[in-house]
Amino acid sequence: MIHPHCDEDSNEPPTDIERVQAIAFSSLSEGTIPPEFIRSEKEEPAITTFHGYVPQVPTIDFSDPDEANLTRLIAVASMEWGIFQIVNHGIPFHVITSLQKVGREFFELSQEEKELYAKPPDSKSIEGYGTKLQKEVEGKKAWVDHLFHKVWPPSAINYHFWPKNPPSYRDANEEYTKCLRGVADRLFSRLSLGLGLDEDELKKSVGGDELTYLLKINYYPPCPRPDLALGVVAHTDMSSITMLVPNEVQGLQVFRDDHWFDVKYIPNALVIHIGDQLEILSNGKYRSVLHRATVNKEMTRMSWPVFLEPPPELAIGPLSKLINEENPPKYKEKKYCDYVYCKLNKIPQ
Ligand SMILES: O=C(O)CCC(=O)C(=O)O
Ligand SMILES: [Fe+2]
Repeated sequence: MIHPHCDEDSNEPPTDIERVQAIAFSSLSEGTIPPEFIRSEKEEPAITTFHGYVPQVPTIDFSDPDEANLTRLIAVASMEWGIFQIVNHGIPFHVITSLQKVGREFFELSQEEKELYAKPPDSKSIEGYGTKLQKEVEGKKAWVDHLFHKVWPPSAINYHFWPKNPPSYRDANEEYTKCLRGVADRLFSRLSLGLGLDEDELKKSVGGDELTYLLKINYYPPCPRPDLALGVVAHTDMSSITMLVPNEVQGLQVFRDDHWFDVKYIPNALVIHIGDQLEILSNGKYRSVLHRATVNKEMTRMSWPVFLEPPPELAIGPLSKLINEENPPKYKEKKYCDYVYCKLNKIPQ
């Protein structure tokens, strides 16, 4: 049976709307941005970014032969920060640079060619090229265009949304996905052990082999007023975990102790976000991290998050092993598709 809420809502504008890349092009010569991109004072990056001593998001060496130590570091980072960077993860440098190269080349194609991959306005899926994901508060817009497509498992892939140009796009994405899956499996086993569960328990709880890898490419064109606009507004990811590589342009920020902090760019590192589903499964032990992205005046920023999502019909709630009288469940059990529907439409969970 098809569940009424299992279709992701299509808030995407029709394809004749202007993409941010085109708006950026005219804004750069004028030195101003359209008012719908100007954030309220509560959000303006120039006012709300913390300057001074900046505590750093933990960096974790994934090649640490002491597995117990690795588990501990990952668990502590997930509890205290909900975000960490991993280095020495084993994904070859050329695999990451190829992913980035083909993604950049796609966004450098003509507008007409990019629109071939536009998310259809009536589409039930999130996949495709677009500019807007969820309902925006007060009609404000984010300074970003994006492309979404699933990369795993094979049964979930719709190659219609994979660019044919550049021709190496598919190979580069497949190679990266293969490497990423190995890192994700290791990460899930560490995260599972870190909660005192069996090694395979957490991955099973998010769908096991049906766990879906959804790639998003964020393209943030240069913005004449990076002090006023945001690339991605403050949010937590809906996923179980998100594994992200950025380009070299600074922009990711996390919210902690009432302040917004820059996440330092580390070449070749993977940024791991704990998403809402892991916060729920762990009954709040692991924290889903509030984050946002700023933009740059001269340079194009890009990022490649992969959201590891449970299958739509899978119900997710606090794991029974983690709840007892002292730790009553803090979250409702809910099908993932219903969770997504509520989140995108700003309906309380
Ligand atoms: O670009 C970034 O670093 C963050 C992007 C992000 O948070 C997202 O797309 O969910
Ligand atoms: Fe995010």
